[in-house]
Amino acid sequence: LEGTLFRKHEWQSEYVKAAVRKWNKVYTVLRNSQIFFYPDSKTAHSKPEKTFQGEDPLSLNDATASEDKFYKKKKHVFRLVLKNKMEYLFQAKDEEEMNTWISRINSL
Ligand code: I3P
Repeated sequence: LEGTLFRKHEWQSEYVKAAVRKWNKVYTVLRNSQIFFYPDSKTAHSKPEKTFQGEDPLSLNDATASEDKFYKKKKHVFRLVLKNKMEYLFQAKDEEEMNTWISRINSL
């Protein structure tokens, strides 16, 4: 699964809020139980080492995704909680795309 999402880092760890909190447009790719971020689709396919801001992929082992009913500023937002308690919000373009991401992440 891959596609464009908007992403906001919310929690760095259980008690530490993320320092950089703005929304970023990221081309997102699920690969081998990891989630990779790229600046755009072309980079993801032609230069897969050039991740968004040089970021390492995130492990989705023991991660959970769910619709975020409390975040009211944007629609179709889901929350990803990683094993290490990092949390990210993602905005999909519609309900269907959001549900596709949620179910794929939770089925890993
Ligand atoms: C953040 C940015 C985010 C905002 C966040 C701000 O500031 O405006 O859009 O989240 O608020 O800290 P900056 O651009 O200076 O990094 P929301 O869009 O969810 O409000 P927050 O700190 O309350 O999460």
